[in-house]
Amino acid sequence: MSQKPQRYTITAALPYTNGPIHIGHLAGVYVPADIYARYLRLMGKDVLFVCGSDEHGVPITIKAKKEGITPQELVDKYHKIIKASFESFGITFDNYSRTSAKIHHETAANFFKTLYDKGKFIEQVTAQLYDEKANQFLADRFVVGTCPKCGNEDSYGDQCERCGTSHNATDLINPRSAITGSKPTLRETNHWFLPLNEYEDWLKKWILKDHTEWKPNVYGQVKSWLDDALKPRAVTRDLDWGIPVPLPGAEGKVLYVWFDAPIGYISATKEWAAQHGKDWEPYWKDANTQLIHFIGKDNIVFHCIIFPAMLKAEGSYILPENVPANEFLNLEGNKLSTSKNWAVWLHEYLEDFPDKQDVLRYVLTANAPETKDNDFTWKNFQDRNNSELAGIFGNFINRVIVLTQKYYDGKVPTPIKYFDELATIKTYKDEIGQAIETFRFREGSQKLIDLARKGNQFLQQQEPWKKIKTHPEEVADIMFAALQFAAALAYLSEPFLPHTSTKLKKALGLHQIAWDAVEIAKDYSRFLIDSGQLITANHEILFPQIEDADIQKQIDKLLATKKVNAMENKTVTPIKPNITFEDFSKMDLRVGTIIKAEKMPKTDKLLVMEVDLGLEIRTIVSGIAQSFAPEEVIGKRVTVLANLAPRKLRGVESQGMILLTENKDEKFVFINPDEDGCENGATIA
Ligand code: B3M
Ligand code: ZN
Repeated sequence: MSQKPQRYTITAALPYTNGPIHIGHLAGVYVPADIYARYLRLMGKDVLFVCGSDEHGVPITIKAKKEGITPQELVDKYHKIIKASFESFGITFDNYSRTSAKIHHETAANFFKTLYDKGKFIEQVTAQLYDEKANQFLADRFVVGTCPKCGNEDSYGDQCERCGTSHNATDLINPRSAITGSKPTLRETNHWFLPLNEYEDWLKKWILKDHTEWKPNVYGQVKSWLDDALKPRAVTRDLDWGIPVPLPGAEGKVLYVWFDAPIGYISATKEWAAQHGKDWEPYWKDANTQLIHFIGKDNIVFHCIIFPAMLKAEGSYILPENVPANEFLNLEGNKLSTSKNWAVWLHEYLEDFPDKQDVLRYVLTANAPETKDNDFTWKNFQDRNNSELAGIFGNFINRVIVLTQKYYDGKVPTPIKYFDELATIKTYKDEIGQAIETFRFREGSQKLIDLARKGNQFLQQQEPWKKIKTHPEEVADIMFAALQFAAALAYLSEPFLPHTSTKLKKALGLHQIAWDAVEIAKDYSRFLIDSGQLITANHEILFPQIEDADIQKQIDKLLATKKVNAMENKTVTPIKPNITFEDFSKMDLRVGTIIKAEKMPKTDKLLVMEVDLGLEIRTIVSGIAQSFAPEEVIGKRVTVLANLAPRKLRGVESQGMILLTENKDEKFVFINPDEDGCENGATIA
């Protein structure tokens, strides 16, 4: 009897449909998930890979309001863009669904109803934040305030983006409405809570004891959550966008987006099963199915604690076998940010680099933030393309194809003897597979390049171009072996570089085989590409060089974004119109030292100072009292505009002006000579 293949349900976090997706999403979630799914399919496993658009939640309503359209119009727009990006990058979802789909509304509402009927919720009347001006409750991202854990003043109501803590909106210190900016009041309202505290012991055993193999970044975050005593979590909200709470008398209430979104994985499975005449249940309820969630680090608590508690409460579902969450990818040293437009958007990348999907897949994998945050830079993108993809992988393939054309008219030669090196193909296949199975995708990608490097070294050592005249029979052996390496690369690159793999298989005339068949039999009874096989005559260069100008264009784009952001944040003001040298030389700027300072009576802002300008002592009044106490400024070196016409401030004549700027906390700082050797009165020009 043949054994049934191992079944895998692979999920990738459902992207919020409030904007397009960027490289951070691809690097953290979708590329690794796709590598994993493709590999397991090649291993002959029964794989279901699902995802979909997360279309509920407050960010969607906020964005829709901003764009002046309805939430449904907004999610329709971005669902299309996101789906197209995934397709273009070769992310092989078996189903990319959406949470506004009818099947999802039904599935999520039923899930809620089942837990409700089983008595798994606590119903409670609590005081929630309310915006009197907007006439609505302020859930989640409708409210911002100070994070009780890290002090971030711009934390959202549900989660702090700085420290990652997720909390209740009422936990925020100094909350303010994101709609009207006003200070919210408290109003009573009833909600349903999942008492996470009741799952604490079970979670501790299930994860901390039984899943010590989870990635350290995931395990560590879960542990700190569990060390911190779990509290009941509201699973409903007072909002009008979402899935209505399926209970009588619950009008105006919807399911919390984080309650319905993970159920989206189940709905996507059901939708797929219905479309393909399959049974969805084994993918979620059979103990032999491995459920794997690919997510970013800000989603860990939801996938490792809350969703498992929901599944456990329901009772008939399997639990995730692993949650290989990644850390964050930064862009040129700064955190990726949708609102600050600090990102490389996939649809824009595709416009600028058409047909280079694999290059980005590769660079993001090679730099994947697997264990810590990592940085994407355009320079590194160029380097990796030019040196690794073009210089090693592409170069090897090109040499093999060109030499086979030249010596054998494109026909794979027949060898007399086989090289021992052929055995290494199996080693690479096993090691790359092992890396993928254990979620070490960076390592897998580097081993793939290593295999190409190995092929290059082999040609370099054998020098067929020197032997073709003197020992042609040896060249047949060499080229036969090199062609086996090329075929191995065509097959083993599939999870990482699917577009390249397809091109290469076509060029070499290869048909699809299973991952485990990518090896040369010890008895040389079977090869990856056979003698006599015709390979392509005019193949295209797999990885053209990326020029400096292309990279500069991207860097300029980011610099322009930086400029726009800086202007919006008023950290810089535009440069004023030019002046002449004569204009400049009218100003008499001098170095001085503050020798006396006191507060101007009855004001908050003004300091009255005496400044030693070498030739004379000036009284200067300046509005810096909120940045400095008088005693702090005594002895400070400063720059003074000495010939500014005197003017009276609160009855005191100010005889000049001290030059100042502001630091990022809006505190004044003095402009002063950076050497102590300057005498008071020294002129500045
Ligand atoms: N949409 C959050 C995010 O995009 C959320 C993931 C849902 S997975 C069920 O970060
Ligand atoms: Zn925080």
